[in-house]
Amino acid sequence: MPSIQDEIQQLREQLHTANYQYYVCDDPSIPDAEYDRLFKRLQILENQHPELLTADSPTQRVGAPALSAFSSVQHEMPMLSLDNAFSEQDMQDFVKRIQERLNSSAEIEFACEPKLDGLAVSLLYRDGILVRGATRGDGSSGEDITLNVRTIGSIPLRLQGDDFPPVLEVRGEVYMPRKGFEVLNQRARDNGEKTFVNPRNAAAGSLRQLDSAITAKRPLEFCCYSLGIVEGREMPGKHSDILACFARWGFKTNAESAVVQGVNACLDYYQKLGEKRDALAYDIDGVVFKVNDIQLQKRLGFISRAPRWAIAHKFPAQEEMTLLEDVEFQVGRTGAITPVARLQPVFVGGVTVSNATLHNMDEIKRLDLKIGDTVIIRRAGDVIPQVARVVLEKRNLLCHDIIFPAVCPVCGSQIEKIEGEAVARCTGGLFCGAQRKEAIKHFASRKAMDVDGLGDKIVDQLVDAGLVDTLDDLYFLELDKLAALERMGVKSAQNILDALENSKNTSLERFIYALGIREVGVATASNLVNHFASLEALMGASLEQLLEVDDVGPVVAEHVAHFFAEAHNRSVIEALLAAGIHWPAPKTPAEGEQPLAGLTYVITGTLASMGRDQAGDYLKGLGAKVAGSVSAKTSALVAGEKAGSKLTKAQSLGVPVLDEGAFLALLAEHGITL
Ligand code: D41
Repeated sequence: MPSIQDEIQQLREQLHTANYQYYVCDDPSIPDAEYDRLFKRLQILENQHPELLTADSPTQRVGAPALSAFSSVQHEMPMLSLDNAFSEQDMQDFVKRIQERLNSSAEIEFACEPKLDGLAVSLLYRDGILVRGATRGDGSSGEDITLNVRTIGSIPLRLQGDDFPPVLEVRGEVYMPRKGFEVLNQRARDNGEKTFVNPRNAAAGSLRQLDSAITAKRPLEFCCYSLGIVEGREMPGKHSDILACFARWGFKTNAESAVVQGVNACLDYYQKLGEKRDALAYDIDGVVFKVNDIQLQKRLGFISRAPRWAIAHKFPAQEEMTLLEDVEFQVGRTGAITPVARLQPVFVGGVTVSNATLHNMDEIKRLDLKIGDTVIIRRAGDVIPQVARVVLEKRNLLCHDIIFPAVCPVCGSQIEKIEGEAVARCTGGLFCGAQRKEAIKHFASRKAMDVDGLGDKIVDQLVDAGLVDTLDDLYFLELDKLAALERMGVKSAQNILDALENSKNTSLERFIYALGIREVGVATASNLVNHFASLEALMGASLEQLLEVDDVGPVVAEHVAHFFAEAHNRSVIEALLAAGIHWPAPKTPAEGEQPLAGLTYVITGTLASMGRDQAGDYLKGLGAKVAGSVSAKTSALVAGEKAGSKLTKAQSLGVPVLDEGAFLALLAEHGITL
């Protein structure tokens, strides 16, 4: 039986290691539940034996009682600031100044690292234990945020190994990764609370909490980038080697850092990191270049609080101010109505931005946005520019409210907004020009009407050429007009017309799915048919009746009801039926009506009279199973033109093969004639 001390000691070791694996290495070593169990056990033991509690215990990461104010911390060694370079020329000048000062024309070795957009923080360790955390403040004195930094998972409460100096100050950046920022803001939005403008502000607001229990709940990280005071042990003579020591002692260092020779390699690094910027998990605003040799750093020294041996080469700003000139409403391919900000063009994050999405009306309300407002545009990792906030001080009497349209700006259909959903949608579905191409592509797709050869590109061409406006136009296409389309020709055109003709012979399930009603997939279409049996019954169904259908909830029911309530959609359906689309009359499936039950078919090659999916539907309707590959258990292979390996396999296994004629005969035998 181990002593309480030993058990506590062991639990702390396990938790420290798990913490390091999770937060620093991004590679969890034990399941969360196991971590929680160890953590609880340690908490219990520490509660029973308060005399054994230490500040570096993993239990201290959850936060401590709130402070009434931060006390001030004097930085023994000032925390310097960084000079900026905004151009290639600035970088050339920087390196030239260094060479002149060193009286040498030799290439200089630089350590390069991303410039994280967070807050500079100092961490002090005595005998490997974290004893103090402080903000940079003005560089000579900052605030004591020890309780807050203890809650940050990637900050070691005690150092690993045994070769660290007895006194060690590590400096670095506390920042909030983008993902965590999004989650935090989404939660704030859901609770109707104020959101943070950007990850940097969120990091600052989280770190400067008098109540460290709040900090503990925020997704902060720490990445180290320089050495402060050190006593009792020599540190390496190169910056890059110092960072390597930090990593060994349990700190997170930046995975993108590199060592290069000379200014051109620095510019290369800047360029490459710039290309990678949007893909990083965190915001950066530039690259920091540091002379790697500490001796040279010492010889270069600093002027007015900035070292001569380091510089921040900035990327183009990701936030700029501009004017909101107007708000327009766009209708997306799915009918979603999206407000779009029309802006006075502004250069942000390396591109000129004149539009920004406003997402939906809730977002406009949240931003308290008016036309004529001065706004901050932010272009972060996701590339799509956002309106981050309104500069209220600049609002004047000419600014006016944004009014949401009453009907679809493209087709004039009603707009639906479903309770609990932020988006408003046009109900014009099949009729709305904005949704036309998508509606037709969906209609022709394999699981819908299965019009072979009518792919996305051809649909685009048909709509752009004005040959197809609404779905029913498909069935009135003329050979010469179709053949005249670019890269088409008479043969392909005829194939498409044949496929269209074939598609008229369908099932009610497919037809309903093909209409592209929101949230009505293959399974829902099938449930609707099982319940209502006929199109007329479905079209006349009330919300209450729709809710009785299997797996149909209030949202789907509303989508279906709105779709059929829209007169435009009803007339398109009428026109489709008039064009000759039909399906077998509903059968009430009785026992014994499954003559092919127990048999398994495989379908391969091209059938002239129908698609493979449709052939499968017929077989399934007769009770057969349809499989994807041939085996000894296959009852028969239906082989169309250009059948390949499946045919060879069936022949070698002695599986019967039906050509199209034989297949049609089989269907006819069971009462199915095309
Ligand atoms: O990533 C950063 N934000 C960063 C900041 C970095 N990678 N290196 C830095 N190096 C320094 C010196 C060269 C002075 C040690 C810095 C900063 N300073 C810094 N952060 C805030 C002010 C200065």
